[in-house]
Amino acid sequence: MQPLVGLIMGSKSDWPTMEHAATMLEKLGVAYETKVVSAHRTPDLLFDYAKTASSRGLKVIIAGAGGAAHLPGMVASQTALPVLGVPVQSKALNGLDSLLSIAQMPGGVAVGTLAIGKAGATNAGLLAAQIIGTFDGTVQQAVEDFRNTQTQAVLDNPDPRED
Ligand code: RP5
Repeated sequence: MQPLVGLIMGSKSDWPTMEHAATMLEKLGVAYETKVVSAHRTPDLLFDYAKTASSRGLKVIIAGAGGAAHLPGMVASQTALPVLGVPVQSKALNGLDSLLSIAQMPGGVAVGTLAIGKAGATNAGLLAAQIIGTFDGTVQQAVEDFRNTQTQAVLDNPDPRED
C-alpha cells in the first residue's frame, strides 16, 4: 500500500516513544513508512526527505525528536504537508527542552505540536489518521469506531476501584 504518513524521528533511541504513533496508525488502517532522519546528523537526508515527501504521495509527516528537537520545524520549512511534532522525553530535562524546541516556531512556518512522550506519539498517530480521514472514508470510520469504543469502555467500567 502507498504510504500516506511519514513517521520520522531523530534517532533510533526515539523509537520506544514513536512506536506508539505507529501502533495507532496500524490500528486505524493507515499506511505509513518510518525511518530515522536526523536534523543534526543527516541534514542532507532531512532536506531530501522533506522536499520529496509530497511527490512521493505522503499526506502527513509525523516527526519526533528530543532535546534540541529541530527535526519537525526544519521538515516543515521544506514542505507544505502538515507536520505533527512529537517532543520525546529527554533524560536531562524530561522533554521540556523538546517541547519548547518544537512548539516555539516563528509565525509563518507551522508545526502541530503534541504532548511530550507516549501520549503525544499516540495522539500524533490519531491526528494523522483524522487528517487522512477527511478524504478517506474507511479511515474516518476507523477513527469514529476507535473513539466510540474508548467512550463505551469508560462508561461500562466507571468504578475507579476496579480494574
Ligand atoms: C535527538 O537527540 C533525537 O531525536 C534524540 O531524541 C536525541 C538523542 O539521540 P541519541 O543520542 O540517543 O541518538 O536528535
